[in-house]
Amino acid sequence: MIYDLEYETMPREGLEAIQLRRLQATAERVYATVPFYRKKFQEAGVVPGDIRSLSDIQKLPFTTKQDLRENYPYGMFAVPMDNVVRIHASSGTTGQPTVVGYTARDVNTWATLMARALAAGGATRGDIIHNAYGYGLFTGGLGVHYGAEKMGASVIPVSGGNTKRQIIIMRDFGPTILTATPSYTLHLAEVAEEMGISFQKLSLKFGIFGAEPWSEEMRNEIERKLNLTAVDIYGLSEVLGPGVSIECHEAKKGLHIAEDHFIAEIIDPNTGEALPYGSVGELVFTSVTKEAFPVVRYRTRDITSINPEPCICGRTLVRMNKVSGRTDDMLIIRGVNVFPSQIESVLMETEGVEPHYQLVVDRQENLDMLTVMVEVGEQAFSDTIKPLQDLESKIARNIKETIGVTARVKLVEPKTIARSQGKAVRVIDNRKI
Ligand code: DLL
Repeated sequence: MIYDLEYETMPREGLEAIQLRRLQATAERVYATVPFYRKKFQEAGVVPGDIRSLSDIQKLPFTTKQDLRENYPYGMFAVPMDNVVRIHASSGTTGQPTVVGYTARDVNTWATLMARALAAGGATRGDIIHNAYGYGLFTGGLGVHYGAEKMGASVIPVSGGNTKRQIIIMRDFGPTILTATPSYTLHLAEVAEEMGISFQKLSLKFGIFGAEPWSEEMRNEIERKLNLTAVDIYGLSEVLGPGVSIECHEAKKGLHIAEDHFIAEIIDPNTGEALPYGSVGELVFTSVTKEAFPVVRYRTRDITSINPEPCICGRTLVRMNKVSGRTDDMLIIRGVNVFPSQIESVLMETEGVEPHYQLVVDRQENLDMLTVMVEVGEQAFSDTIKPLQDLESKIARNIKETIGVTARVKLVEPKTIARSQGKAVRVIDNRKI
């Protein structure tokens, strides 16, 4: 179902006219209300009136995570605090959290975009949504919650954690949609199995998973284990929260960007140069309707490409491909660029390996050493050593062949790698210390 037929299927020409008008208004407003932007614009020698076409967006300066940090906590807000009704923050594994704000209108826009997203992911008014994204400063829980209510579905606000209780709720309350991070979803599957509850017998039809990178192979694994159709949802606090883009369940091939609210660009992360459709690079967003916390050319650090091809679902909104990683997650192992998702793909294609892994990077005598820790099933550990050694060498060989990096593979016993309640920690890089 398409929730917002007018905007989601608008002919490109009309959509681009709306984008330009909204972009011009946003440039005017941030220039007038946020000292940071005024200064940045002046340094770049640009004034809002210079935006005459959509490509003029390239004249505007970028905004980075560092800029947000320097204006912590409220320096980037474009409205007085008495117009702000909600505050969220992204945890940020390093340094200060990023604080974002919403006016009442922003909260409403977000709810509408999330209703759109949930509908694209297969939800309808009649559905019961088990929402296992964390409620709190993280945008996942409340983002889904407001969208579900807006569309008229029933939402179970279960949040993350207390996994056994979640399984009982899933068995008894009959949810038809699951929303959670992919890594927590796998944990749910595992705990259900321990409790002797089969997902094959539950009523789930769709899962709307995101907030962290996950590979196609991980999707297959989740769909098989949970007996549902899994779609990818993307977003980030700085731009909105979840709902910036969503896969349609019809195609499951790329995430439609809510372009009437966000203008997306792909840039070369090294030079900042804008790249054409199809090129892989860093995703950059400009919000064009947000009031409290507008962002101009915000560098997400997420790596993807944009596909403008029409989609079978009828939406005219361009699609971004699955995010393959972040510029700051990319590991450089002896000069080779490696994204955790590439390793994940290799692991998931290997029989006998469980979808729980962690990458550890050390530096020994000036050489980078990548260790891939991955769990194997109960069965494998009761066997003799030889098959385990063979499996380790097989994985190491596949990693070498497909990614070109030498890794030490360490098979570990079931349930030894820490389970996430939200976003999984995939990389431990000891080199930074
Ligand atoms: O993770 C918002 C969200 C909540 C999205 C629930 C989807 C579902 P932050 O905590 O600010 O916001 O983290 C944003 O998470 O820049 C990406 O690096 C990563 N991320 C989010 N969704 C995806 C996804 C929420 N589908 C950061 N695939 C982003 C890959 C994702 N990475």
